[in-house]
Amino acid sequence: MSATLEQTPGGQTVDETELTDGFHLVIDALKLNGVKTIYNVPGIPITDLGRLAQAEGMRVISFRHEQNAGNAAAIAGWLTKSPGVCLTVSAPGFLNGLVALANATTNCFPMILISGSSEREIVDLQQGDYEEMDQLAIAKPLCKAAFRVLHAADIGIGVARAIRAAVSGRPGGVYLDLPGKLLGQVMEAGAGRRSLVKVIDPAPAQIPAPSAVDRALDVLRGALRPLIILGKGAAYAQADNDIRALVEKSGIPFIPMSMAKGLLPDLHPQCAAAARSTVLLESDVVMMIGARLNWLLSHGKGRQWGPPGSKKFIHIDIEPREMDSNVEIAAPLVGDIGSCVAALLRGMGDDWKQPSAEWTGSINAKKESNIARMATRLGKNSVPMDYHSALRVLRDVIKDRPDAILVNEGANTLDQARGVIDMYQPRKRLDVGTWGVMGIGMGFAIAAAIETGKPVLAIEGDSAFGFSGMEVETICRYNLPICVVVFNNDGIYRGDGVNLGDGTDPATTGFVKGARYDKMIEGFGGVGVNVTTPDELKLAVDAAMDSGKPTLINAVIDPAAGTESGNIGNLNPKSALSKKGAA
Ligand code: OXT
Ligand code: ADP
Ligand code: MG
Repeated sequence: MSATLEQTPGGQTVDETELTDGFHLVIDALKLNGVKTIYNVPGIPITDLGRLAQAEGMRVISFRHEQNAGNAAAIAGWLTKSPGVCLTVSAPGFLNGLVALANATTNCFPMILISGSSEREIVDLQQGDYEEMDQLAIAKPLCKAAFRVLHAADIGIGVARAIRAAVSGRPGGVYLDLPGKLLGQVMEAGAGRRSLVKVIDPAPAQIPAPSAVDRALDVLRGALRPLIILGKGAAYAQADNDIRALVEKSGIPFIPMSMAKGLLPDLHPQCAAAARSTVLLESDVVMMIGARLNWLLSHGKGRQWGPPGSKKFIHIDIEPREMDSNVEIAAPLVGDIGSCVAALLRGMGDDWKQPSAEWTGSINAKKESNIARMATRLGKNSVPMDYHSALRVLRDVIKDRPDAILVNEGANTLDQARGVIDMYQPRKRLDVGTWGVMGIGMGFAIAAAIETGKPVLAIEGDSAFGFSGMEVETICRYNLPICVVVFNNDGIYRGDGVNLGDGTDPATTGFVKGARYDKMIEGFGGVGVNVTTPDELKLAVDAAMDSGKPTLINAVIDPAAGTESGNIGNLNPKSALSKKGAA
């Protein structure tokens, strides 16, 4: 081929015979759109994609299992408002990543799962290719959008579509299928460069209708006992100052959903988290900001919410179909949270009447009594440790280091930590989210450390930890400032379950008694510590958080301290005919 010279808009002269290929175009397309990190598990056909991305200056974090890489990408997306990217091999690697993709979609986290795939001609005729699977068809129902690219010249468009789909409107998971053959396709470098697309304004503001803003303000003005519920959508929106201004100007008590803790500090005088039941039951107007009326809020009805018709809801969400999903919404406010909150603030004017002292006073009374009750439990220095004596220590660790990121999963370990550990800053608490899924722990911790550079404290039930525990090797390999505390109560919920059969096998919910998770990390060069008292726990966690060294603390918890399913035992069906003796 004879060389032709081309002038770029920047004035460079380009040799048109210079070639590029699918690998480089994928990397160039991601880099052009600001993607700096790929969460990856290498293998056929994407091994070179990871290698070349690293060579091109991207950070490529290689995991031990795709589910953890996927969870890392998902939470990276939530933390940064840009899609996190996970890269996997075909069929089994793709399937391993799919739980994270579906979980991201359920939680409205923007992520892109990019999987290599086998040859279309063979897969479609089901002729038994290496790792044969119609990945696109399988991914489709589990994510927000799914695309496949067949020609190198379409890679730019494919990546652009994936990015826009992940972050615009309601964020979610997107699948991008890249057949192995595509990666090897060669094309002219100049044409390749021109085929790339920089996504302009990937998540455009969605301005609420002025009439909807007025309607919401009218409902709010008519309230006697108003309540604001802040959800993880509000934390995601990164409209922190305006949300705080709205809450404070309105004077309305608020409760944060789990991952919205810290959006306003938990110790803020208007925070009613410690009077949760009271405010849900007794409020007459509830304004939801980036939270859904799903199971976590008993669908907005039933005993917890009082008699039908006793409440009006204002619902702020970017997704119109979320309105009336469970109960009638008196004032739907559809738009992005930043724009909606700013519009409400403008519309409130200077003569806003704050809620009555009667309402706020009754909440404060309930708060005080719950806080006093909690203080008694926290005051016990129990050995063996129960949840509260261990969590008191960790509450103080976060109080001393409010910019640290807390990752939390388990059942009792989750529910008790959520109540005990106050959060002070937005987007510092990462947990099991909408599905209550176990296995997010190490992936979330790794991405939190990589994306923010802050120290991470991961508080893990011993069962929860097991779902992603092998990634302690990844933590050590990348020398990340992560301190994992395993609440080791010898099992799922409790460690004293019994076998209801002949007793030969262990109980279904029990693990090896006295296991030493701290030994695991020592095998990879990290710091392992076994602690049995609150004082030992404090010393070990402080040392880890101060040094930034990868650390795993095995915190021995009384096997009888937990309750089945933690705070959500009511959701756990029980056989009326079962034998006695289960924990
Ligand atoms: O107002 P009232 O009086 O009611 O009091 C409330 C608050 O006002 C008050 N409160 C406070 N008082 C004082 N001070 C402060 N600061 C304060 N804050 C609050 O306390 C009460 C309670 O408040 P809370 O918690 O806010 O309110 P409540 O009513 O509990 O809230 C309801 C919910 C639903 C919002 C809340 O409970 C919640 O968010 N729950 C999430 C629960 C969840 O998601 N759980 C995880 C799933 S459990 C189960 O599925 C598990 N599995 C199965 C499995 C899963 N999940 N995934 C996969 C892939 N496979 C299998 C497994 C295997 S958990 C699990 C492992 C468990 O074992 P581990 O060893 O890991 O853990 P351990 O249990 O520790 O052994
Ligand atoms: P939580 O579990 O904290 O209650 P959910 O995940 O149930 O939170 O709800 C989050 C909601 O926030 C979703 O309905 C989602 O559409 C919405 N959301 C996410 N980002 C934005 C945004 N930027 N603007 C408006 N709504 C958003
Ligand atoms: Mg446990």
